[in-house]
Amino acid sequence: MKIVALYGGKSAEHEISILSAYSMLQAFYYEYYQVQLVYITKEGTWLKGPLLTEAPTAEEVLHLTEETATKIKVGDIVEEDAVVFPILHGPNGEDGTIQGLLETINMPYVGTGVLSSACAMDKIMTKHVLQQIGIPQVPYVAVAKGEWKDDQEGVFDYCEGSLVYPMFIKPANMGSSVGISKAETREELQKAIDLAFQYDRRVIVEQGIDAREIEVGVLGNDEVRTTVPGEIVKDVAFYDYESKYIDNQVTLQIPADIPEEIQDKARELAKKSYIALDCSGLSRCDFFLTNNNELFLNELNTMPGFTPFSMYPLLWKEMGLKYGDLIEELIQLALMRHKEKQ
Ligand code: ADP
Ligand code: MG
Ligand code: MG
Ligand code: K
Repeated sequence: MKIVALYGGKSAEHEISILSAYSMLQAFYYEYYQVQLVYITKEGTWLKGPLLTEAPTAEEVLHLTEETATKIKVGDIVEEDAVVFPILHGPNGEDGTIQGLLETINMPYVGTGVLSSACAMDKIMTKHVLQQIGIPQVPYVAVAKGEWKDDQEGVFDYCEGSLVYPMFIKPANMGSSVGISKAETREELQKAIDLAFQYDRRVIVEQGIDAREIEVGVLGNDEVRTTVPGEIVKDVAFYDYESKYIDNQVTLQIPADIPEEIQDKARELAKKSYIALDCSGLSRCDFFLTNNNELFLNELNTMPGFTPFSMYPLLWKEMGLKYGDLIEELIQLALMRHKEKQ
């Protein structure tokens, strides 16, 4: 059987995708699979690379160019007896677009489907859906580009009427803290909204809270399992792109040092949210935990960071499922879902 490792992509999270892909390539069970590399460049060109029969020894193998690999059309990845592993983060990868394409060409693929990918990628949609089933979330205001262009004063009044400073301003569709800022004043709010609109046509303004960050791993299709929560222990003002991926200024505490009933509560909320968004395969469910032990769901990430040092695989390791077996289970879940749909 063949695995099509699809990585890179047009999103701001291109480099993280390559890191995750390289780690995964070390862990596939090559006695059962051959791995076909398909790299999506930052410009969106699809390049077909070598077929691997063993783990590559250097990351360079992944950096394909039009000189070293064949340019293909998206439909060219259709193959008998193959499963696609989209190792793509952010827009154009984690947002339902690739998933829709793979549905259309009838290829099994790892990870959650079209609707759940699109919903979880969109912070406003996620909030709307989860509000409906009573999942606790921080208060927020959604702003569309047209509203912002027409009436900035109106947007300020609305935000300041519903929320208090500090506020967190985010593009609706993004990840890895790209385009996110914290505002303490109206002036900062204006700058932050302008910045967020560079990434998307909808922006969410959230109530900023002082809280710990707790994450739960979720795995499964119809039978959903959760991990004990882990904590992102920070020593920066907020968990941004630099600290997450570059400076290593965070430590992962697994399991999180929190009361057992809060652990159970987080797992229950994670599972409920996963089901409500129609997730399958996997997701990492992220929470805020306040000083008085109040939990708020922040977001679900349907293709979380996947190096052996990332939270999601480490949470499963804590549950007794090691990195290679986790990947194997994801492949099996993909095949199962595909078969059920036929
Ligand atoms: P991303 O999808 O980019 O990870 P998040 O919504 O998780 O976006 O925001 C990134 C980080 O910003 C969070 O991990 C947290 O540190 C901080 N943050 C986001 N929203 C809030 C908030 N409402 N209050 C306090 N901190 C926040
Ligand atoms: Mg995210
Ligand atoms: Mg996040
Ligand atoms: K998300």
